[in-house]
Amino acid sequence: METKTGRIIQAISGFYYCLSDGVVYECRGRGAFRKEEITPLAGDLVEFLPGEEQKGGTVTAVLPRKNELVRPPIANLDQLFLVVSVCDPVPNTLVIDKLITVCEFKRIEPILIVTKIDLEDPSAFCDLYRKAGFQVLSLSNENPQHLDTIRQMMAGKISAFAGNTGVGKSSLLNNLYPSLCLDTGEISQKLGRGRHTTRHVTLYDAGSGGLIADTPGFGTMEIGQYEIIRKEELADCFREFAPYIGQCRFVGCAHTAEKDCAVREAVAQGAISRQRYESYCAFYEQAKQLKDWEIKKMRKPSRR
Ligand SMILES: Nc1nc2c(ncn2[C@@H]2O[C@H](COP(=O)(O)OP(=O)(O)O)[C@@H](O)[C@H]2O)c(=O)[nH]1
Ligand SMILES: [Mg+2]
Ligand SMILES: [Zn+2]
Repeated sequence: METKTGRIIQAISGFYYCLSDGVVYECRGRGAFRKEEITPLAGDLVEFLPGEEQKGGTVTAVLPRKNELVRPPIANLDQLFLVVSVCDPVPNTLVIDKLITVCEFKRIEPILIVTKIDLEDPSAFCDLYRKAGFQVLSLSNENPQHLDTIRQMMAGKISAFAGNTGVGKSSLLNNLYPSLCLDTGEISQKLGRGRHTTRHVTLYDAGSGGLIADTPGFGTMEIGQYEIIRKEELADCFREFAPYIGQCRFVGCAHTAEKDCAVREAVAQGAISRQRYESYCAFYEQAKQLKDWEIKKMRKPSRR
């Protein structure tokens, strides 16, 4: 039997469903994975030996990952559409910035989608994030625009949607993919609390080679709690700081209270928004409290 290359679209109870050339093969992991502490994840690109009639196959190798998240358990996520409503509920920039920071750290491109623009003018909010260097789309789910743009952005990539309850994720996903009945994990989450204990990710066909993740965990902004960023790594997770990093008077400047800090000067001059800078300072304070052993414990070496 010939080895195939495929993408795991679902990993559940020791079964891996591998998509290859439009066909899904049910596989189990190679016996040695357990000893080698390799846990294949949804999103993994793998080599596998297919069994008969697309069943009873074996995953033989997990190819190198671009990134991985613990919660939700997913590998190789390319982009995260961060859905935020301009009102009802109002956006919480600290929560948004936290998620963006994790995305930057994991090399996941965050894209903001601002909903409910039929209820309130979103320009101030959109400008804040556009100025920081992010792509921002705004729409009303009552009369949605940009649906083709969003679909095109998903071509050939693995994408997920995140956002708090009530912001309009389900409405948007139904507008985008009426036949998929996606709910970014809310259904799986309910199941997770009830009959099943395993919370798993499923990747669906988003057209043009794109995959969309139905992800328990993103709805509640859970990932911020599981991804640890050291204080020294934080400034690199604020992309609008980049032109100023290295121009401060002190080497290893924390950009919080130092003299002749290029980042602080940029804030004073309005080149960096105060709101984003305040998020940085808040996360820096949190990161300062972390002990080294805590970081090591949270950051297990990549299992591949
Ligand atoms: N006016 C308005 N209401 C919206 C919009 N998007 C969603 N809603 C409403 O907001 C509520 C929550 O939407 P839903 O899609 O369930 O949000 P989810 O919790 O993120 O999945 C529902 O009553 C929707 O009809 C929008 O763009 N404009
Ligand atoms: Mg929903
Ligand atoms: Zn500085």
